Amino acid sequence: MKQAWWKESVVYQIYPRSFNDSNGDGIGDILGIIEKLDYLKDLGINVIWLSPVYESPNDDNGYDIADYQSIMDEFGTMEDWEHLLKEIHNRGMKLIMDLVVNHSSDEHHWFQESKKSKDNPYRDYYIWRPGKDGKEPNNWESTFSGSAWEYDETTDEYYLHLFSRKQPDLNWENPQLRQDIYNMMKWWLDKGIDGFRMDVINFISKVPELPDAPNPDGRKYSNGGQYYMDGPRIHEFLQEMNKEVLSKYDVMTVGEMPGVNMEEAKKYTDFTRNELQMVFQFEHMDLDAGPGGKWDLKPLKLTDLKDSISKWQTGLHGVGWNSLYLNNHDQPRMVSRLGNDKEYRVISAKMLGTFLHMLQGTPYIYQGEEIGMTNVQFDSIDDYKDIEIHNMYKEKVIEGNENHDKIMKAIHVKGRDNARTPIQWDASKNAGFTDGEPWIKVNPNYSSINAKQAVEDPDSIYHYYRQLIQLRKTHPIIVYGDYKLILPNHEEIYAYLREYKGEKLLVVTNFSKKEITFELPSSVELDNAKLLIANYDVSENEPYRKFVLQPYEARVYKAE
Ligand code: TEU
Ligand code: CA
Repeated sequence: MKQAWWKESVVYQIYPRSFNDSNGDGIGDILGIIEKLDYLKDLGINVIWLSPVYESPNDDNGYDIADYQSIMDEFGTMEDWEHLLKEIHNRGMKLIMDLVVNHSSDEHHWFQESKKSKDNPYRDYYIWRPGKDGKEPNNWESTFSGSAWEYDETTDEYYLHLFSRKQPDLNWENPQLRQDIYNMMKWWLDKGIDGFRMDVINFISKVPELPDAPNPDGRKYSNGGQYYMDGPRIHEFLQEMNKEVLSKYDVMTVGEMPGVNMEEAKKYTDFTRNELQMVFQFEHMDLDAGPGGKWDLKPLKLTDLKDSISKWQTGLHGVGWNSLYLNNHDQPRMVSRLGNDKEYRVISAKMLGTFLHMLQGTPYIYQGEEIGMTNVQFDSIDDYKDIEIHNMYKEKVIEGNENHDKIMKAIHVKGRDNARTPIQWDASKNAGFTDGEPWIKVNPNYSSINAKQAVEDPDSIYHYYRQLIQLRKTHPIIVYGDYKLILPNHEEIYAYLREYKGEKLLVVTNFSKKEITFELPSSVELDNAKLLIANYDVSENEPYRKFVLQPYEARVYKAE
């Protein structure tokens, strides 16, 4: 398999608003990030993915961009950003930027022009349609509740917005729009950035007729995903982008792709097709949702997780490349969702880290994951800031007839703000995140869970993550080896083998709080294996073919 720096890297995601505030206005900023670069360097990560820092009215915390080529005032200046890039490179790390080009902000000058008249040169930069029988052009639902269409009086037409009404979808059918985006990308790449994470990039090609979505439940609006996910011209657009922009630079690309399936992911990441290098797929993030969608809570079955992860591990092997993640700024905290944040927070966070970092692909660490930050439970809906949460609450509780407590419970478990509380740097007021009032409340558990404690404690999750990252750098099998699931039907133990150039790795993880005996199937050959890492004390001489796993225990053995 061809080697590449982005296959051997570990990425750390920064959500700037919540990372570190340098000037006391309660909002994380670029200078705040610079203050913490040594902390990240010590962790050992190679690449920083920076969530959007561009000018934005912040309807969706920067994912609604008003100017792709300037920095949001709250975050600093372009000089601050140039300084950040330099300081990252000085430390031997790389920077990838968020590219949000499925939609812009309605405050972008393209949209301001576009809405003026039907013959404005920017009209076709967005997706406008006349109403149908006095209603929206079709029945598509927005990800953030309600119709995906907004009526605009000036020209008596509707524009499409798959997300908030302040995030109008760009019209990729328009070649001029595409050129403008490619030029913008080149402008950033020429500044020396090392790649892009591309927001919902598999949504940019829509079926031109924009047909109604099937609506068997008779709801007012319905999911039109089949008409815009992996749409008719998506591969053409990405190949064009690759040819005109990406191929000219040695950069890393990862496409965020809700709803992407394996067959499409192969096409997106196939080394010979020149589109992207990896995708963020969502299958494993949807396993704890019922038929009602994200807010319909359902316990996760470990065998479902195994089926999904195994499918992606083997499916892309030798064809494309996986990205590995268990949380990000849109998802609940991994340790609260898949581990046990009450009785076994540290142990279970280490287990999940082991499970993920020993897989094939490029691992992504979301800020705060490395210190085991947890979900938060605010009592009042007013303490939440996320547009998705507020729109959903309004639709279901205020305008609908859902029960307040039930919906609050769902927000506590699934809400995106779980990931967006300020990073807990130390035990001082506001967790050391700001000297002012934080834009969103700090998780009250910061006095015990914080980075200062973690750095000082050699047994912390932070130091365990340092080891995991180092192992990937010293053992090519972790990056390049193939993957084989063992004990496929076990509901508590997730165990797998990796193999590369005569070497073998055995990864055994207990996803439960039970003590359970692990036994390697007799068909598996594994001689002279040595312990590589574990989250409990394990004696070197303990047999590895059969042993008792403690709650949330993780062990990795290697045989050469
Ligand atoms: O997210 C795309 C997306 O569809 C989901 O991750 C979505 O936020 C989640 O399922 C809602 O439950 C990307 C960004 O990561 C997200 O922060 C933005 O809000 C969204 O696009 C729009 O730009
Ligand atoms: Ca600030």
